[in-house]
Amino acid sequence: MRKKIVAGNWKMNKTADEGLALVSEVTNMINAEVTGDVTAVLCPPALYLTTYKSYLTGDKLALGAQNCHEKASGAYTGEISAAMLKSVGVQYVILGHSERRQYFDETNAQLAEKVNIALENGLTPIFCCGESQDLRENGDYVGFVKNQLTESLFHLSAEQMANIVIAYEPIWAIGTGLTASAGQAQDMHYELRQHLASKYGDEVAQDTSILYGGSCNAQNAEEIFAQPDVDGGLIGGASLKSRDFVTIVKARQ
Ligand code: 3PY
Repeated sequence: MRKKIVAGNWKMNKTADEGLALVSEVTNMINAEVTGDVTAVLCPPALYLTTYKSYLTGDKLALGAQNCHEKASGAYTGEISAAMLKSVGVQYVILGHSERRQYFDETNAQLAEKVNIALENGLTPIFCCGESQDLRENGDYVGFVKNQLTESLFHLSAEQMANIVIAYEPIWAIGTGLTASAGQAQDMHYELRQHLASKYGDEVAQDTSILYGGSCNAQNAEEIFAQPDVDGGLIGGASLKSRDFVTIVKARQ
């Protein structure tokens, strides 16, 4: 059975106090209102992970980071390793978000290394993939996204794949207010699951959680999550408002 997950990617938002208020509100609401089988992963800026960890009570909340370095340790000024994240209680790490691919030139090969180091340190990667608008309109966008999986994940064993979460985030729907329709999300999630099955077999493919991201919000979450191959969401802007985020978590329970 694959896990239902709603992860909040705060990106570079919130001061320490603002973030703490948000964590407290979300924790209280989730513990009071969420009864179903869903994990809510909060991914604040790395600076706050240690402090916020102790505020996440109950069995529905987990802590995630937004990135890690691909090397184990060393002279990489300003960077954060997977082992450091693990040592402060982080459970998940977002890898290969389109903003990191775009602004920090992260490549599929580099992300394969990040996936490896995250797994070695017992973190669950939330591996992001997705196509640009130009590709969606003019190219083989399904092939492009499948290739992101092939190049960054398909070196893993079936046992390792069991610890990967995939997030499909069409770039044209990130920070634009545009959202993939429920049908568009389902079509891509289905293709990705078939692609996983072609490499790892049906069982692994059926057990892999595939989240939808890209302007998923309190209004559209229910319809998107009702699709058979959508196991949850990676939420951007709407994760910055406690009521909106919790409404999305409840749409997945
Ligand atoms: C968005 O929804 O904008 C995201 O980038 C989520 O990661």
